[in-house]
Amino acid sequence: MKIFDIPGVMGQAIGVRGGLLIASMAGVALVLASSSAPAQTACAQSDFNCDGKPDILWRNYGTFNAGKTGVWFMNGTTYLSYADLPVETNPDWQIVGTGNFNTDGKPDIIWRNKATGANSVWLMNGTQRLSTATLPAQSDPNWQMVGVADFNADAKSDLVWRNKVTGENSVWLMNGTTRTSTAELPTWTGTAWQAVGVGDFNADKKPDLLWRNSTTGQNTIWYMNGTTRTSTANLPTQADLNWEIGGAKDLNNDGKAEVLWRNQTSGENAVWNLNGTKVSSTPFLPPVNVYAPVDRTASNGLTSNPRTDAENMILFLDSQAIAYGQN
Ligand SMILES: [Ca+2]
Ligand SMILES: [Ca+2]
Ligand SMILES: [Ca+2]
Ligand SMILES: [Ca+2]
Repeated sequence: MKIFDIPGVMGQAIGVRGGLLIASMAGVALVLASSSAPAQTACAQSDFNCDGKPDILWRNYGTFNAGKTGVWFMNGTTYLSYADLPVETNPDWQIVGTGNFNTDGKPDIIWRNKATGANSVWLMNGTQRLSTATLPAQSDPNWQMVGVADFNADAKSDLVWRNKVTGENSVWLMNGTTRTSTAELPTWTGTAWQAVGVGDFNADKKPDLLWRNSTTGQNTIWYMNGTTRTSTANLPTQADLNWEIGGAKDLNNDGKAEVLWRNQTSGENAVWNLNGTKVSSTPFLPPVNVYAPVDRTASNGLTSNPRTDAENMILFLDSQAIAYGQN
């Protein structure tokens, strides 16, 4: 495995250690296309500072700084800065993703309470929470809300669900916080398959579904036309199950989603840039290490990095799959 380092945030060095990576680029930093500002009239789905660049949400489901929630402002795969979001200390409330649930064009944050089945949305103005709105409940905890995207091209965010027992999948088509209808997706039985992200992988402006098999490490895309599955394609297998998919997001604004990875053991975070279903490069994001609740310097061998605000956060927010895996 090739080893290379790039400057990280807070003076950290970021090394390729984990064996995620089907890496092919000698340099890790991406050359970002700067001329293609997003066409949205408002901010993109996860662009919290509305600079045209998608950002990454975090939530700490651990016990140290419990409930801390925040956002990484990004320039492609380069970390720029961090901002806190309001704290929600109840770990049963899990973030599913971001979308636009009112008419201001700014990303809002969707939550599901895995204990009660309640669902809600934080209506946001950037990192400021304006209000909280209730979404319809789904009291069956076997139904996992797995993603947020606009599946019927009405510019309103919809919600993707998977039943982890029956393998049923569906989409709630939404008008803001009102559910207008439910569309069935194909069923995929087998509890090992987790829906881990929603993003447009083929640049047809239609959201697709990303799956990871939590036993075999296989990864698969369902290409969708609205709520109709048109085809499927396999991505490379990542057999190291320490690597979990944190979501799908078009970080570099080329119209195609990248795959966000987090290694729950090492704290490393990385991105698969895809060329079709091939991994073209694997830039690393700053690591976010998992520290022991009391004595973080004693945990899991990752003691050398200085603490940053974000380092106590352990999970990507862009997919609930990791959170489910924790529970
Ligand atoms: Ca941004
Ligand atoms: Ca919609
Ligand atoms: Ca697509
Ligand atoms: Ca992209």
